[in-house]
Amino acid sequence: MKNPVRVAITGAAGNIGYAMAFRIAAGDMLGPDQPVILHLLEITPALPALQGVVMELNDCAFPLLAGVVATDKLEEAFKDVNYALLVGARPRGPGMERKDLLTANGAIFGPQGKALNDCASRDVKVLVVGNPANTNSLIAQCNAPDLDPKQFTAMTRLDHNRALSQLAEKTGVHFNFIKKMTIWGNHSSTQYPDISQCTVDGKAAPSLVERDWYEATFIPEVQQRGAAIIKARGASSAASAASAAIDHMRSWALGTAEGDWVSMGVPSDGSYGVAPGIIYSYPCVCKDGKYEIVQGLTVDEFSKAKMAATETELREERAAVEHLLKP
Ligand code: NAX
Repeated sequence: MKNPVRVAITGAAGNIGYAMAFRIAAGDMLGPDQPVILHLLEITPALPALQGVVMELNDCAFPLLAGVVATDKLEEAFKDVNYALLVGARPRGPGMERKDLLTANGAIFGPQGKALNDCASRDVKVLVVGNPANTNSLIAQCNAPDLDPKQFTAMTRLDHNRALSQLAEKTGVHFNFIKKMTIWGNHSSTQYPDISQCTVDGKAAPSLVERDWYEATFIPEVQQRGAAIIKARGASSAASAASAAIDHMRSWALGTAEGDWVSMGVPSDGSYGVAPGIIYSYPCVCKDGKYEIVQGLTVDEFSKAKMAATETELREERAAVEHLLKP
């Protein structure tokens, strides 16, 4: 058995945190031979609820759970952690503008970035789930000058998995046989789910579906899937979001499958004309605990316009929080 690694979850008593903690403790994220110590962070009023989560975790008697730290203090939450899943965020309140939401979350993700900088293991892998995920990740990254910017990512894997699910349903082929799906840009309704590189059971996906279905049904359905879940369930995606976060971290830590890739929000580096300065979702391959943006894909005019639109939104989000980007 390996030595335990430390995994932080913020907002651990919330819906996604609750769905996530048990699966990580069961080994779904890092494998059946990797013990974990969970560091669970909550705001002070939620500490009693968090204590209930700890009681349940202990009552599962998970063979891989080597310890649990439950706290409302950032330094304790991030001390020596190897993985940090930043889920807890400020929801949009009544009458709150997008700019207010961005600033309110900046007040959470700036200090969290600084605490990760000061307390986390130097190899920490950070995934931001809490919305607006890409810009929250940017804020955390900018407040952690001693860590490599590449250690900060944002979650678009749920969008990626939703796109797989829609295409599987349309083609009648199980998603196990769908490769090279891509989500470009922001985790928001401007994201661009792109099937141009996708294969379904070895065949080019665009040749299997009508162009009109792709543009008028598939793209908006993936973009609006979160709202559809809220309408159906009366609550936002929780188990699927937790599952996607686990997928993201597992791919990053343990690698992507040969001949396939995953979508990850990562610092833009000029790839595909997206200048540095934002966290943008790209197709990525992972190996040996590192990710690389897939290079050299052909991008047609339709894709270029969609990729630029979601980039514009991210630049606007950045402009709204510029004052929070200095440590
Ligand atoms: P909940 O409101 O159920 O849980 C959030 C938890 O975070 C609460 O328990 C709250 O006490 C805690 N919290 C708030 N501020 C905190 C802070 N400063 N430090 C520590 N904990 C804090 O929301 P939930 O449904 O779990 O969603 C969490 C976040 O994920 C939201 O921002 C949501 O918008 C976002 N999502 C992101 C997705 C993605 O694909 N990137 C999809 C799912 C989800 O909508």
